Formats: sequence, structure tokens, C-alpha cells
Amino acid sequence: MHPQLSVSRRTRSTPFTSRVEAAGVKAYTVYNHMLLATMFESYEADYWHLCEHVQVWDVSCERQVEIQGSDAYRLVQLMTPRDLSKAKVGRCFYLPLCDTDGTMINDPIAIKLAEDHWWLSIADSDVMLWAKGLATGMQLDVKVSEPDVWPVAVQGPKAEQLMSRVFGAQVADIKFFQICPLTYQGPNGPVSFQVARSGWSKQGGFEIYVDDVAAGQHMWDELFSQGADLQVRAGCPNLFERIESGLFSLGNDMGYNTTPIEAGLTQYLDLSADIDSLSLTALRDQNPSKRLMGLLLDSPSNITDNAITIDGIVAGEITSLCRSPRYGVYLAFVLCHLDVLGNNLAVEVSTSSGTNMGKLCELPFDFAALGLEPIK
Ligand code: THG
Repeated sequence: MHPQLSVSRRTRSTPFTSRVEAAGVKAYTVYNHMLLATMFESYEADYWHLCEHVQVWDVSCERQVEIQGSDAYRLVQLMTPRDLSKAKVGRCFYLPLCDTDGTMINDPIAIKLAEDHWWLSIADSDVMLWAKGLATGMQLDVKVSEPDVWPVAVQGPKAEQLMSRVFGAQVADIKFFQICPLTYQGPNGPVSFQVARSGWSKQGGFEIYVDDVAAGQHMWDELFSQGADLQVRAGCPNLFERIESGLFSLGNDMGYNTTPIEAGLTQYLDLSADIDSLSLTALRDQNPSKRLMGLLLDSPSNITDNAITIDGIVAGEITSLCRSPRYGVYLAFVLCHLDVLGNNLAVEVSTSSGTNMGKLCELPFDFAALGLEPIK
């Protein structure tokens, strides 16, 4: 028998777990102490379905750290080197959260719900504890909590069609990374859910921040009954799709020892801004020694070692890897050691048929520039 995951109140299930299991989930990971499906049919079958149809994902594990009070902006700004001084209500922001040494604590989507009310929709680390520590230590006028909010993502090219059947035509007006409250007719009367155009794929779609169990479950079921002709399926963030799309995973591709500069997240930093942020000084002074890059390997053999080398010397580690269903080559993210790498882009990769040469590139992957054509 395969080892099983013991599910208890620490390894939290979600309002949708029974539905995810009825839909045939094959694998879970634990994310923010909560179950997250990773596979239904296979990574590849799930990939093609996501890219061609529409999926409903239980991403309840994207927990909300709620920051409310007159110092809410001040606390959020302390945690991130991205300038939020002009942030508008109803907008979402992808944020590196960084410590005083400039390294990453988390990379949430921040949601500004009101001037004094923010959610940080977090990746897998305990942001609430850090936020509470800062709030206590700096005597900020905020309440920091983890409310019962369970996001559901609707992702794929038919997401807007499905969402408009369930929520009405106004979903089409929600722009990328905007969020607004929409009415949903639940079993016990109308409720209001925050709905954003966002999600952890590049296939397009929405995220619904469910905060009412009965109405959320009713909505889940309705997405399936209304989407039968769209071939809607239960799904989950897909490893292959997110690598092709250049979406990084905290804990895999970056973490407590990586700065957002090393992770290539520079477009989400405002290093010259006049803001009060804990990590700005360290990031302004940083001389990066590592960099996250793309790797392309055109080989039928399996990669057998995470180290990539130049003349046998380790020049980086593979942090995420897949065989791209669309391009038929290996695609990986590699945390490169800049001192060994120098200006080299040709690197040695260990495979089951010996050493192969792979090619490093900038992220996200520019498939046309890399000379790759879809094989399917
Ligand atoms: N949705 C919500 N919460 C989340 C995630 C999510 N929490 C955990 C994790 N995902 C956070 N990480 C990311 C990483 C990238 C993006 C979103 C969340 C993302 N990036 C876009 C891109 O790279 O093209 C655009 C970002 C931008 O331009 O502002 O969407 O998925 N609720």
C-alpha cells in the first residue's frame, strides 16, 4: 500500500474536499497546513484540459491574512519593497514580502478592500505570525487575523463564459487583477463574494473568495451544472502549465534564502521609492550572487541530477522541472550561481544517457525566440 496522508485538524480539509475527492483527485500536497490537490487524471491530461476548457480549483489553501485598522497600509508597506502608496481600493497586487536582510518571506497577492482593510492572499509560509510580531513590536493600530475565506479559482479559456452564467454578464467588466463584490444567490438567500480576475495559471480566469460555506458549496455545484457543455472539470494548479508560464513557487523556486532580485521579480520592486519598508536598504545594497533562470533541454532522456555544471563545476540547481507537453522539450527553472556561470548560457545536464548540453535563458520563456514550435 502507498503511504497515506493522515488528515486531521492540523492538516486542514476545506469546504470543498468532499467534492474534490468525488471528482477523483489522485494527489495532494499540504500548503499553509491545508490540503491542495496537485493531480486529477495526470499532469499532462490535466494540462491539456486546462488549456482548452475550464477548470474549477479548490485553492482554499491560499489563506487570507487580514490586516485591518488605521495602520493597515503602514504594516503592509513595511512588509514589501513594492510601492503601495498610490494603491487603489479594488485592486490586487503581486507582492514580494521581504525581511530586513532583503530575503523573501512570501509572495502573496495583496488585495486592497478598503483604505484600512487589506488581505494578503498568501503562498506557503506563516505570514500571520510575522505580521502579528511586527504589529506588536511596532505598536501598530491593526488587527491581524486569518479569516475563514476559501478561494475557488475558475481557470481556462472558457472561464469567463462559465462565470458569466453563474454570476452574470458583469464579470466581463472585471479587469486583470481587479476585484469587486458580486452577489450570489445562495441556498439561504443572496450573499456577496469578492471576485477577482486572477489565478495561478496563464490560461485566464477568476478567483472567488468564498466566505460562506453553504453558499460556496452551492456555487461549486452550480459551476459544474452550468458548465457541463463547456466540459468543466475539477482541477488544480498544474505543474507543467505553471513552468511553461514562468510562475514561481515559493519554497521550490525561491524562499527564505532568496531575494526578489535573485528571483527576477524586479518589476514588483520600487527600490527608489520614498516608502517605509523593512527590506529596502538591504535590497538597494544587494550584489546578487544567484539568479533564477530558465533551462531548455532537448533530450529524450530523463534528467537524473538537479545540479547543472560548467566543465564539471556546479553552476546551479534545478528548482522545478517538467517535460513540456506543448513543445516536447524539458523546461526547468534553475537557481544559478553567478560566480561560476559568468556569461555562459550552455550548461551540462546529467541525464540517464550521460551528460547533455542544455541552454539557459531569461524568464518567462520566450518560445519563439528560443526557436520552439508547438508539437501539439
Ligand atoms: N491567487 C491567490 N493567492 C495566491 C496565489 C494566486 N497565493 C499564493 C500564490 N498564488 C502567490 N503567488 C503568485 C504568483 C504569481 C501570480 C499570482 C500569485 C500572478 N502573476 C502574474 C504574472 O506573473 O503574469 C501577474 C502579476 C502582475 O503582473 O501583477 O498572477 O494565484 N488569490
